[in-house]
Amino acid sequence: MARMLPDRLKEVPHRRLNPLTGQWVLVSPHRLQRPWQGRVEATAGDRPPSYLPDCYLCPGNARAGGVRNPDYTDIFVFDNDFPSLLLDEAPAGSTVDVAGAYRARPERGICRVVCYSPRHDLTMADMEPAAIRRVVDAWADQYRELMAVPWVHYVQIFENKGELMGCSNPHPHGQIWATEEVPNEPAVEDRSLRGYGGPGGLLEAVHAHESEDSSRVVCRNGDWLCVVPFWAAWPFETLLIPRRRVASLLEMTGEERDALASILKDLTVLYDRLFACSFPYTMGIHQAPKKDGAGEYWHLHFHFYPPLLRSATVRKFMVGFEMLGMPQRDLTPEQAAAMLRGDGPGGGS
Ligand code: H2U
Ligand code: ZN
Repeated sequence: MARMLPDRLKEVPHRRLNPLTGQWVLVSPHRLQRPWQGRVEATAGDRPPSYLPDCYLCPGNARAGGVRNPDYTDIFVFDNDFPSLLLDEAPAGSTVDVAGAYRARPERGICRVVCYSPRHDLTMADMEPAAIRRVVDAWADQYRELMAVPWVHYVQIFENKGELMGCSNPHPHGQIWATEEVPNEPAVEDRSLRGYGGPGGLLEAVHAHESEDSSRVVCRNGDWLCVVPFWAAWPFETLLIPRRRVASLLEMTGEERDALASILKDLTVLYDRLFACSFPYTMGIHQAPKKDGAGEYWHLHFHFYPPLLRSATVRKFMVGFEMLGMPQRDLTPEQAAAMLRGDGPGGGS
């Protein structure tokens, strides 16, 4: 611990590098010596019913596009009725390049919605690990199927949870966008993972250091580690890393998938406990794109990006210096991890 984070850095402003993106984050620990400055306020907390007649994701209901959902009893995947990307190949001459300053090119893709459960009232934190395991299997099947489409080069699986994150419907669901080109974030990570110069891979090094110095560990099991990364930009951002380097869910053993389901449950329960609310977030899986050699250096991982800062209603805004300069945080990643673990006031300092 002392080796990685000298005591001085716990008090003075400093920058930390995100080795996955190459971006620096500003940390200002002197502004917040104690993590618990906020109140814990429970939100309205009205539990939705287990079935809602006008929910477009509940079994047997009509969706906005008019199609009726089957009476599904487990996981249900369908093509998004309002997809952001279309299947059709663009007509010739759709590429723009003017003066190197105005560039555009067509993009196609496949957008799907994944309902985790027929129950309208559940979140991952309420689901049994065995049920989450079936979601993991559905993600793996979708990744396999969509990566088999010849023109698809990347599959992004994600979930927006909570109104704060723009999710309009509490029915537990996520989305999948398969794209012709690799999007910005995984493209930058791809370069970082490929270019890492250490023995072994970048996330293998991170896994080893974080397991040894447990100050940023939120929860763990034999196959998975969940940390507030050293370079976290969002207050309670977390990173889930499998111990064994696998490029995608397809390479994971049954036990590793079970362990993934169980750590997803553990993490979402801890999130909900922090501010006594159904914790909002955007989460997603970064897996290998379709690229020569990617299987040799890719290390699958999950990012959770929650917007909350001090309570169920006080969020972090990435504005001002953050938009024009760089992301900044007061609460250190070590303090955030201690709060998520439930260590209490002053923990993790
Ligand atoms: P969120 O994950 O952000 O809540 O989005 C839900 C998706 O569900 C959204 O992309 C789709 C929307 O287009 N949807 C349908 O495909 N059919 C519907 O009947 C309503 C919503
Ligand atoms: Zn529903």
